[in-house]
Amino acid sequence: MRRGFIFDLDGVITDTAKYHYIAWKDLGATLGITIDPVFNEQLKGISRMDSLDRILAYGGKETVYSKEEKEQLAEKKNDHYVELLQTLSPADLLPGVKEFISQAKERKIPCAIASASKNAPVILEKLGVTGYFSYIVDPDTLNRGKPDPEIFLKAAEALAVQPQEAVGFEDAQAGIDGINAAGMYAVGIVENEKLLGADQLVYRLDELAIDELLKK
Ligand code: B16
Ligand code: MG
Repeated sequence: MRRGFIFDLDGVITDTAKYHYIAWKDLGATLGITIDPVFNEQLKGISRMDSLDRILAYGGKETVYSKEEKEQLAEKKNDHYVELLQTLSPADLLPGVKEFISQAKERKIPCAIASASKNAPVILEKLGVTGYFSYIVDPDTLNRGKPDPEIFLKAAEALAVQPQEAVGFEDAQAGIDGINAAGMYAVGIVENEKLLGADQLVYRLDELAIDELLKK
């Protein structure tokens, strides 16, 4: 029996990847590094600083900047990203999300957000769904990012459910790997790409029969 749901944010609740892409692409351009959509796929679910490290390595500039300079670059990217988030509204929820989290609420299934994003609270606020989530993991409190299971285990603990009683929802391979490592049931949200190791794959959350899912 499943008693709690743990959701990734970007790619599951809303599509903020397009804004991350714009902001990283612009920053990359100022550094002489060209980022394309294929490379951008590798940044999904990866923390801000790890994303910057991957971009610098991709451009062969991994040893060029000091720690302080990298922090400034990451801050510059985030300022641009946060500016782009200002237009977010409930219309930016991915299809089927509102229906699914409403059904969870009716059944009193507690929901948490396990996102690598430090901007998760403001994004949920803009989407008008803050009240559906009883806990948002603060990524600053984590020792390790996805694919480590830490973020999912922390969310389960906060919801007072055992890992084997939880369902995790993810769009990125690192996230599916983390959910599996946590011993939870993994639902993968896919567009066209493949996710390995998910217990179930769907295009949108309302494809799931919630009562069946709770029996898994
Ligand atoms: P921030 P998720 C992740 O969100 C994004 O997929 C990833 O591209 C981003 O770098 C990361 O959040 C950190 O976001 O810069 O806002 O702290 O998929 O874990 O919900
Ligand atoms: Mg994601």
